[in-house]
Amino acid sequence: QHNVKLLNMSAAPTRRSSTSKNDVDDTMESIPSPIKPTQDALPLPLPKELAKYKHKDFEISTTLGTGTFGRVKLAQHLQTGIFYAIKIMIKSEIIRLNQLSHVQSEIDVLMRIEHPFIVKMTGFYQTSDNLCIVTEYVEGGELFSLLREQTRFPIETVRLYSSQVLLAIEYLHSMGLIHRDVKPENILLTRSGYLKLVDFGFCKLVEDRTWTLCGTPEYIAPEVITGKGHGRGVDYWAFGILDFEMLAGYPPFFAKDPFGIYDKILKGDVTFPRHFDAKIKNLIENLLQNDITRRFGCMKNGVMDIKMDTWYSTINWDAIYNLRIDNQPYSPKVEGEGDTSNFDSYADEIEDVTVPLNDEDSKLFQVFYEMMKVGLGE
Ligand code: ISQ
Repeated sequence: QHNVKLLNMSAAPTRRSSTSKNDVDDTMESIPSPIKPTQDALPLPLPKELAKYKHKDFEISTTLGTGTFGRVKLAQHLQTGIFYAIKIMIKSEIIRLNQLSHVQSEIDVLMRIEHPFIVKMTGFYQTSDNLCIVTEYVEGGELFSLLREQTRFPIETVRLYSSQVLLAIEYLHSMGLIHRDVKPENILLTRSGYLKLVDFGFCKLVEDRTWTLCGTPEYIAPEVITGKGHGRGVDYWAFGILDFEMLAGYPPFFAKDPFGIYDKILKGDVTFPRHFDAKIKNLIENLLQNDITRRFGCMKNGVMDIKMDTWYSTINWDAIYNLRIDNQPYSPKVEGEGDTSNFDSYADEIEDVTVPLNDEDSKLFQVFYEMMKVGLGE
């Protein structure tokens, strides 16, 4: 009894932060000319018109989430009264943590994607200290919070939620992009109970394979840990972890520190709770397949091996895509525009430390003015 309790406590982790190490393949920071387009410049069309925002266009309020180099805050656009979520990143932290290329690729990606299950960016702007990404405000809170609150989801809920995440992953892959950080913390619920994937800080154009160790320990694929390079398969691995965690209430590989977790991932033994049905067990085993040549999603039929799996036989993919789910498993309580009650509250902290940038570092951010011109069609 005691053991089981301990096990479950360590098994359902608190909100997990993402890491990025050895960014040897992301070398924007060493590019001398500030206006050079990103090395990952996406060969994709620009389907969206962006808005031209200034910091003073918004009244900024509650913190909705925190990240490595800044926070996401609720903001009301003063002219229109519309609420947005603004990711306010600290320029000096971006430089200190060598994350300029990741931020650039996040914006580059968000400028080019549009999908019902992916958060929509409406624009971005900068001040002398901050770089800010403006997205639609998704009011229902993190899937992570809902999952911890409900402990685990019923099987039909998991089927519906996972199908939406799968469509988002399929779309990104069709654009040649891998997300690399799929997890419940990065999935939000809309007012009407649909899901939206957020946080494209690690999203990457797939050339062939990339080697950066990034993501979140519990969700990292074995080929990333062993440094053998990784492609879209990492998202299908994470998708398998997500399915397991939504059904079990805790991730399949857990330990008190990342090394313990990596060790278990590499061993690859998954213990399924007894309540898992045979079909989902089978699908998860095919997703949490160490050998990427045999992992579902990575073989010659691609994502179809997953979409056509018997576990999804009752899913009408077209209806999901077109937001025609008649009885949502959960509808967040949202009281009016700008309600933040579905998000955890963050202690109103000491203000973030910003260090003034030197001229050279300042120039590195000119690239975002150039990107904005592209977004405005100038
Ligand atoms: C709310 N709406 C949109 C995006 C978000 C990103 C992080 C936290 C909360 C959010």
